[in-house]
Amino acid sequence: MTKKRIGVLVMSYGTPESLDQIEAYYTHIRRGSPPTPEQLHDLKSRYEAIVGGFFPLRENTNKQLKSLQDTLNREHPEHEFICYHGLKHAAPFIEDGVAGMVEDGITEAIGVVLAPHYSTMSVGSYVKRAKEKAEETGLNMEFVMSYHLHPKLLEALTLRVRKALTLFADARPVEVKVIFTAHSLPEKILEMKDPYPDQLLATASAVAERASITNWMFGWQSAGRTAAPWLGPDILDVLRQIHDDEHVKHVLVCPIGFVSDHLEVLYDIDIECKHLAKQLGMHLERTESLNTDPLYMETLSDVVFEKVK
Ligand code: FEC
Repeated sequence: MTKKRIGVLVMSYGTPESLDQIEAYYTHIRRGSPPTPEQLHDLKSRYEAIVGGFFPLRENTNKQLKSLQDTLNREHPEHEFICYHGLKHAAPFIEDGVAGMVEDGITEAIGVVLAPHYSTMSVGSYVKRAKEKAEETGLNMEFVMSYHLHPKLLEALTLRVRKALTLFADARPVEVKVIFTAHSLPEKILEMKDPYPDQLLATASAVAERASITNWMFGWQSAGRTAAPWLGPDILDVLRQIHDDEHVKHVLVCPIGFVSDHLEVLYDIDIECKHLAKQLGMHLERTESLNTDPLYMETLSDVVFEKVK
């Protein structure tokens, strides 16, 4: 009997492939408006600080896609799952992924974003683009909207927090302030009753409870450099505040809003936050990113298969 073929559009932020592609990438993020020379220089220097000749997000997303495809086909051999890339700000774009499935004769597909929490400005915008292309091409598509409380995702994050706490040999676990973080968004999402902040807090509390942590808080990171207000408090202000007011010496940052090693983790936390922590005399560590953790791959496989059923 021939197996039913199901396309899976694996959507992710996307990254340039080389330093000379940064301008086009940044222009796409800015909806077609090119960055000023200062903005471009600033972004280029952040990439230069982390990339060392390659852009980690691209390789990580490739590995996540392959690993998800393997997991789906291993766990559900009655179907044939074929995964396609759908990047938000780089090729192959979301629309290319949908078109590719149609060209390959796929008639049923599921879309999933490599970001567990829903916001109209994140997951919602990926889904909108995929839906439009699917409708244009006649592809039948369902979407996973969020998976922020999936037990396997929580387990993977909890294991990472426990492991990272062992890096503080000179502190008792209760003396380590755990700061869960995610990408900030413009404050206007609050008026739109966007579920993003609540979903993030729900993940943070669930992981804290599982890891038996009481000394924790939530902070935003990587806010855009625009005049409109962004959700706060920003992680850098949080570090200064807990240093000045609470005399905290040990900090563990757990970026629950991200699933890969990329610019926002490798620069904003590993370089910028660590630099400030050093100036303040604090010991700061970060939990390892999920990347292709089997528990994360199983989370994705479960939520995709749920839509097939
Ligand atoms: O490693 C890499 O090459 C890419 C890392 C990267 C990830 C990422 C994830 C999210 N973003 C989210 C929201 C916004 C909003 C804006 C915005 C701007 C940037 C810029 C860069 C960038 N983002 Fe990003 N984001 C990554 C990188 N992001 C570079 C432009 C320069 C800068 O501000 O630093 C403002 C523009 C706009 O309105 O679109 C908003 C959210 C996520 C997490 C969910 C997801 O992955 O989609 C939310 C990774």
